[in-house]
Amino acid sequence: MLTRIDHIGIACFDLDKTVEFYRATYGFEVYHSEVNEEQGVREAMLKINDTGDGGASYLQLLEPTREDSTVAKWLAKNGEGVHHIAFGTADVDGDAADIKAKGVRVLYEEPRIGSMGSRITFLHPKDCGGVLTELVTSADPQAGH
Ligand code: V0V
Ligand code: CO
Repeated sequence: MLTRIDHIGIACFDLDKTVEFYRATYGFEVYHSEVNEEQGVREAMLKINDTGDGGASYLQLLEPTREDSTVAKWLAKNGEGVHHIAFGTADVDGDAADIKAKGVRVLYEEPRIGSMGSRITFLHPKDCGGVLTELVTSADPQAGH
């Protein structure tokens, strides 16, 4: 069961500059940052609020680390902006299987590693009304993600 907005992914050319925009404009601080080599991104998670299921909702700011990454490709075509949305679930495997059975393409055979040790998968944007959609199960729900 999908129980929250886990994050909204925003693609940018310059992560430090974008982090500073969100800090100066809204007062949001970086909760966590990391590089995910497999996904080809450097990212900052800005925690917006805790949620009723023990998790939290974030903005995920994404800067590409290599030219052939999905985010670099998307930025070249679209410029900066909202790249994907992510729903939180306690069971990414089960929810991905249920959604796949409804005819939506799930991009990974098995969930991969996402931010803060979470397990993630993606649904094809062409099957989701043009919205790249991610499903996330936190590594540790008590840690708030
Ligand atoms: C591509 N398309 C999108 C899109 N990316 N539509 C909406 N939102 C997006 N973000 C459209 C694109 O305009 C094309 O439509 C069509 O899909 C095919 O796109 P493409 O440019 O030819 O690119 P592909 O097919 O090589 O790759 C698209 C997919 C790829 C979605 C398959 O981006 C992917 O595997 N994404 C999942 C991984 C990812 O995005 N990782 C970065 C975030 P037209 O022009 O043909 O109509 S990592 C993350 O979130 C982490 C680590 C985390 O949360 O923890
Ligand atoms: Co994401």
